Amino acid sequence: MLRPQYTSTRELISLDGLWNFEIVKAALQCEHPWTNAISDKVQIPVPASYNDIFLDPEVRNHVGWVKYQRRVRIPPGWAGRRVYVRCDAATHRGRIYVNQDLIIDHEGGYTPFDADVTDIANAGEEFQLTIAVSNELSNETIPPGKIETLPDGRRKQTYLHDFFNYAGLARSVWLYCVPTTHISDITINTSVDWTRSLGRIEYQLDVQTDDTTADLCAKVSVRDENGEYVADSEGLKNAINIPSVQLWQPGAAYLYKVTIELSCKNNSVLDVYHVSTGVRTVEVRGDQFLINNKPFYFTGFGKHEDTPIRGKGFDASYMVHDFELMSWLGANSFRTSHYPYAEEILDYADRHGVVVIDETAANHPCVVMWSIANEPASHEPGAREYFAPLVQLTRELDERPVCFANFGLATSEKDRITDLFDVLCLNRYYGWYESCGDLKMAESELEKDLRGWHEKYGKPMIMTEYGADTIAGLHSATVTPWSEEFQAQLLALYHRVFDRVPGVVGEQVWSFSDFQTSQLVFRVDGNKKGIFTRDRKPKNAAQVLRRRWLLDGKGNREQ
Ligand code: BDP
Repeated sequence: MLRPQYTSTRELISLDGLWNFEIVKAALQCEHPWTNAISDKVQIPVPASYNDIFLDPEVRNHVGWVKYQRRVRIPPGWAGRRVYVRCDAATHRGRIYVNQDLIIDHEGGYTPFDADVTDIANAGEEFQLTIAVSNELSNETIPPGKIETLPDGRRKQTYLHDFFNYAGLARSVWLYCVPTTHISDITINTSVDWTRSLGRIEYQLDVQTDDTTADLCAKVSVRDENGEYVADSEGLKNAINIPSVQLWQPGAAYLYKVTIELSCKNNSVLDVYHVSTGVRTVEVRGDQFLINNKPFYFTGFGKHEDTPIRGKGFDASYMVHDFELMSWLGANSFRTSHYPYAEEILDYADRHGVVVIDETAANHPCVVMWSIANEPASHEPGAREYFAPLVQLTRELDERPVCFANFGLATSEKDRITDLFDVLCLNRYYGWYESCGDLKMAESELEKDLRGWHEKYGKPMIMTEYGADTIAGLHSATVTPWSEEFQAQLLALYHRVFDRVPGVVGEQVWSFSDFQTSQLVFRVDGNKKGIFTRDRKPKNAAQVLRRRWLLDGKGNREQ
């Protein structure tokens, strides 16, 4: 599934802005819910989570469906093309209706979906677009949750994950058109022939056409960052060699522009699509993680998509500012905990050479490894039977290394699945959830734990979560949990251990910034483990990281 694009054969219109909004009080009936237009008395911005926009707790804590609605006109010039409405995300389930018709029902709150409206709405005409969104979690959703009905009839949703269940249209909505015969998917794999400094881009195109007799061919050309021609190739599946290749490097991204032209054998161009891609290699060798054949040390964060007011709504200002803050600290990477992020964020990481441990499928050079789970019960019976086929499927789909984030109870003695993976990712809270405030104990427990893993597996290890809740502005000259000094001391302790134990190839602090969670007695307006506050002001610990990552160069020089 390709993202919409403006090219010589494709057009798109953003449907972002204010939409009419309604909370659905009754259970939603698909058959005939949209006979009425929704009043414009209540309007809501797209993209944004709806929860924190209004002051009404019934909106914030609503469980069930909401409706977004606006009118849309298809440009007259789009006649004869296929027309789609694309929703970049509807958390956690989305239904697109055109006038009264349900066109598509999509589950999964952080992945995009398209509704083909070609045969329902005519070019030049207007239609009523409604997107219904449900935030209900169950044992079958990711993440899971459960709903109970309280004695007074209210529905209440509870869940165990530690981030607020923000919902709504958190990413952009588009109207776009493509030619009837068009490129429907593109797979790109890159590799390097080191002896000849040759980059190689292998590609495969999928095509959708109504004309089964069409004799189709493709021309694929590659340009460098200056727009200069580099190489080209023909065919729906082929490979292109790039002499004297400029590699995509952490901290020094280099992107080639691949242009795909689909045509008929009589040479008329039917469709054009562009992909920016980088050439780089990723490999796990012994206890090292190699990018472009050189050992790489991850520095950075586990992050959330989370900002004040917008919740999980994509915001380009916050995105650029967050990358700016990471670079200020010398961070070279982050993990997209705990769901697929907006594509714009991966594009930005591609462009700026920031390395990503990604929790979903996406074809980006910045993604160097797939994380397929966060803190599963990998020590329980059945874990191996559950994960072995998932790891196998991941490997069939892509050749990048695979990991999962292990949690403390699944110790190196009890865990049942780690041998299936390439890299050990560990989330640890010594000094916080365990031995809280006792930094001496924390240091020895952490070291014992890491050495245990290293001796047993000898694989590269990344600490994908470590940290402590910290109230910005709370200071203490003694060792006091929740103070800014404590967070700084705790991070320094972890760093001493990382530097002593062999096989540690990375550190990602939990978390980049404070974030909202459901209201629990141990959460003071959310999780406070951020190195930055929720409005992105640094706590003291930022200086510990800046000194280590930026000034001492941990992770940003060859290790
Ligand atoms: C880890 C989870 C993360 C939490 C963190 C914490 O992976 O989502 O936010 O703990 O408690 O277990 O801060």
